[in-house]
Amino acid sequence: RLSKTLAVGLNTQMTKEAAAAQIYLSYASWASSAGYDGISNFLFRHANEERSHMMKFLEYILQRGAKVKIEAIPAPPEDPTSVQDCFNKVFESEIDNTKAIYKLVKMSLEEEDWATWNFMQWFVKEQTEEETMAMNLLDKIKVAGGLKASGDALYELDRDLRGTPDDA
Ligand code: OFO
Repeated sequence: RLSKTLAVGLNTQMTKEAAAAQIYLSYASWASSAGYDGISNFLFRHANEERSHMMKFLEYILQRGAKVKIEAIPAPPEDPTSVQDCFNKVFESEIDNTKAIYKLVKMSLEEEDWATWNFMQWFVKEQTEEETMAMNLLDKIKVAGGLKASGDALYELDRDLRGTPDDA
């Protein structure tokens, strides 16, 4: 059975994954309104990923005999001001999530809850991939010329992100 501390920690992380999904939904909607349909698709796909992370936590908590508490999801931050700003914000939010994941790994280690430690390893790996994904997005925008990116370069980047199911 999960300890009370770990149950609370995992529940908080479950809500954090839901918040991450909302952030991606919000940025995806912004990108769509700004005319970047490819970027928008990419971000919508990623919102679904975050929702599936949320479900993983939910199912694990139940499976270990603890209670799930569905809580309010914090609102996403303001809309990005540019594609570069959008990708920066995505990167920051993934870094922040990695820190939260590592904290849970540490907690499970301290409690010698090896089942939770093992469960968390999937997320450790996933976060590495997600940070790489965010860094790749930042590299792409840099190559396109950052804030000074031309319409053509942004168009190409947008087209690039339209159909890369493996990236999201
Ligand atoms: Fe983007 O990460 Fe969930 O865990």
